[in-house]
Amino acid sequence: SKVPRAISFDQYYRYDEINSYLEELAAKYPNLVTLESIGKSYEGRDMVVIKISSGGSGTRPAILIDGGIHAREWIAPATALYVINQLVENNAANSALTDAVDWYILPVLNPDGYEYSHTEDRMWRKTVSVTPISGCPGVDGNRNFGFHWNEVGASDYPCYEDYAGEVAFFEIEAPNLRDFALANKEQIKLYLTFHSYGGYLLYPWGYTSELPPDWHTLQELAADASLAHVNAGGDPFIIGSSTNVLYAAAGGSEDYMKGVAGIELSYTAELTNTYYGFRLPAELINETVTRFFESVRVFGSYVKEN
Ligand code: ING
Ligand code: ZN
Repeated sequence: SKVPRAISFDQYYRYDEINSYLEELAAKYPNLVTLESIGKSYEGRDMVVIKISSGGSGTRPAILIDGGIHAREWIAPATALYVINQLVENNAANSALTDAVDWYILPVLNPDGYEYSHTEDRMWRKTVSVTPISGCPGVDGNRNFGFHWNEVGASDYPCYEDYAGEVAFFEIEAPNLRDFALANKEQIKLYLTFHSYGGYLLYPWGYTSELPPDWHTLQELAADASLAHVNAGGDPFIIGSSTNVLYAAAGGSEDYMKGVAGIELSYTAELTNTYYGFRLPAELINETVTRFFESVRVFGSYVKEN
């Protein structure tokens, strides 16, 4: 389907609408935008990464952002889409973010689950693949990455929400993202994965309560990003390692990107406070995404200057 009018941030878009928008951008801004499918989902949907680059060589530092690994966290794809919108369609105002940094943004990492959460079950979290237990489809994509896989905070039982999968990288969406990140790991300096909810900026590790040696850098940068969010009218984020401020969970993309891909700055953003939970009303998308864009600006400036 097509997006018949200018995109807006007072509604949640479906997978096809999001891809139509990306295609429209690629056609309209060929000097800034390129699209790449990093593979297909279990049900055969393209996982589309938009590259936003104002030129230069492949050696520019880059930021990798994804959203929607968890189906019901609709504000995550919406926020990724807003970042895309601002970097591309409002580039005149935001050129400082693209003049020395490239952006790779995958707004819908789990497209099958995202669609399922629109058509069948608003509270669906996982993928939709067949598992060894009939009647219990789906793997938790954020428990399926191959770094300390299934050691803690994940389940072996397919009927559970945090099912880790049969083996690491069993779910095609996870190796698709892994392969893309590994292919561009020299360039990617910062990774941001969007989730909801709770208002956290989390950094590694999820698999252990020990902190990475550079945790102070991770903490300080997140504090700056949180301050920008507050200055835009948002709540402060709770900042810390996933295990220490939220809960322990292994097999997440955030841990993998730092632990294996070597992307030192790796964060999970838990967007929005707890009041509405996963069902953030569409009327609140706009203020949510505009405020968080101020945090994204901080991450972008840091990568540019370091
Ligand atoms: N939260 C994340 C989850 O996957 C998380 C939190 C991320 C924990 C990374 C540990 C490591 O459970 C949501 N909302 O999904
Ligand atoms: Zn999530």
